[in-house]
Parts: sequence; C-alpha cells; structure tokens
Amino acid sequence: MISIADNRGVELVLSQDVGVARSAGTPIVALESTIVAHGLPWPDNLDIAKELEGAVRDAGAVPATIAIVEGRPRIGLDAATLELLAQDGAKLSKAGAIDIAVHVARKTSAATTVSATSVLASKVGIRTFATGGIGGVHRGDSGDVSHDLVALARTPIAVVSAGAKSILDLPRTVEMLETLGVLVLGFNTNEFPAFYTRTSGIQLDHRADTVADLAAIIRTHWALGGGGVLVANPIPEDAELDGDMITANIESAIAEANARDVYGKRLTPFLLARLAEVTGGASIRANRALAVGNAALAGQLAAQLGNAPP
Ligand code: PSU
Ligand code: MN
Repeated sequence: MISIADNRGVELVLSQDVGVARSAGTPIVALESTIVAHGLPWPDNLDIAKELEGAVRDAGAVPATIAIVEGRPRIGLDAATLELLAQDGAKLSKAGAIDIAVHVARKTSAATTVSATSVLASKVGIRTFATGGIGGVHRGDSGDVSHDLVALARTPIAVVSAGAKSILDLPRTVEMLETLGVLVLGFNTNEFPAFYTRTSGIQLDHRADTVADLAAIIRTHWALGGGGVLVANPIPEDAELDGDMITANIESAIAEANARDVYGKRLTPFLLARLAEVTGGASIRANRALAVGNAALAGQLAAQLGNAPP
C-alpha cells in the first residue's frame, strides 16, 4: 500500500496496483463499495465486485474500488479487504461525501456511495468511474434527493451509469441533473435508461455513439471548467427485465417501505433487497449485467481520458 497526503493533509491510501498505475500513467477506473456492501446480497456481491474489476482490466485499465477502512480512505482494495466488505456489508456504515470527515476523524469504516467515491477518486486524479445506477430524486414528496447529484455537479469525473435506479422519480432526477449542471450523455441511446430497462420515455439532449466522441465532449467540458459528466449506458438488451413486471414490483416495494417507515440511507438498500426477493433474483442478475457493461465502457473511456497528472 502507498500512503499519500492530499494538498490539505488528509491521508489517502492507494493499493499497490493503483499506485503503480498512477505513476506510470495507466488509466484508472474508480468503483464504489456501497453497491457491494449494501446494494447486493452476499455472496453474489463478492463475485460481482470481482467481475467489475475484471471488466475494467479487460479494457486495459486498472480498477480502484474505494472504501474507508478504519478512518483511511482506500483507493483500490486488496482481495481480503474486498471480501470483508462484501461479507460484513450489512453491518458497515454507508458513507456519502458528507460523511467522509466523520469516519476519517473517528477512524471508523464505511462503504462509499457514488458521491463519496467520486470525491475521493477525484482527489487522486481519477477521471472515470463505473457504477450500476446513481442515486437521484426519490418518488413522492419526502424531499429525499441523493447527495450523488450535488457531488457530481461539483466533481470533475465521468460516471458511467445505467441511468438511475427506476425506484426513483426519473423525470425529476433528469431535471435536477440539468439544474445542477451535470452534463448527461446517452451512449448509443436517445433516452435516459431506467436501470433494469433500456428506456424510460425521457428524451436526452445529447447522444454519443462512440467512445472517442464521448471522450472528446468530456475533455472539452472540463477544459471549459465543467464538473461531473453522467454517461448513461443502457443495460445490455439480453439482460433487460420486463418493464411492467419491474414497475409493479417497485411500486409494491415502495408501498412496503412507506408502511414500515423506512427512509433516508436505509431506503435504497431496502428497496433493492425487496426487489431481489420478489423477482426471485432476476433484479440481481440484471444489476450484475448492467454494472459489468458499465465497468467495460468505463475502462475504454478511461483509456482515452487518462488520469489527471499526479
Ligand atoms: N447502484 C446500484 N446499487 C446501489 C447503489 C447504486 O446498482 O446500491 C448505491 C450507490 O452507492 C448510490 C447510492 O450512490 O445507492 C445512493 O444512495 P442514496 O439514495 O441513499 O443517496
Ligand atoms: Mn437520500
């Protein structure tokens, strides 16, 4: 492990692989740990975490799964730490960008969401990040809007995502991305993908059909001082779920969350677990396929964007 301090003195720990890649200029792709700890059940979560890292490697980039371990932000995890995170996931805290300081100061551990992962990745010069689906505006009028959106707006990183989880209010999520100034690029699609399905009926302003076109736009966006970019990559066709089936199950899962008064950080993991149960694991298979697709695309994109200079 290689320990570095950022310019304000917060210690960040790079895995050997990531440290070498950073010095050599090999492209690095960040991966989040909340999807492993809280988004998917053991032991599938460990298999999927490894598969995501493999998909990044196959594309010629180096994966950096990010988490906070005993107060130290870790950029790239060794096999034993990844396994622990997957196995003890349910007991672990879920940290958004807002929560990082609490864990660092108190030397506690947490899985990192899209917001926390983006912020930490960006601190070490990583420009590309693959996830399943970002957080967004929750349905109903609870006022629950994931910090992922605000953090993305502020952080110059390209996040490859299968749209946003369809448990959310997708039209409001897309509007909020625009309000905050997050550039959304559909990859081979005109529509914002709905995680388990390729389409949502929501038209996007911009579409790119090649990785080179994506990279050219993203580089220009950053040259103009822009922040986060969301690359919306639909689930592969052969893994897509039936829209009516998943919509009905999502609605019943949300009704159950409301009846049991589940809200805040616990809401997303609760809904994902409920969906896995009622679909007999189909939602997990879909989640896996889309996340692996995103990791592969992020690997190719990182090869063109490179890392920020160390
Ligand atoms: N994508 C998935 N599964 C997940 C998540 C994303 O396929 O579990 C996680 C991400 O870490 C995302 C978080 O940042 O859910 C959003 O949580 P919240 O809605 O509480 O902000
Ligand atoms: Mn929330």
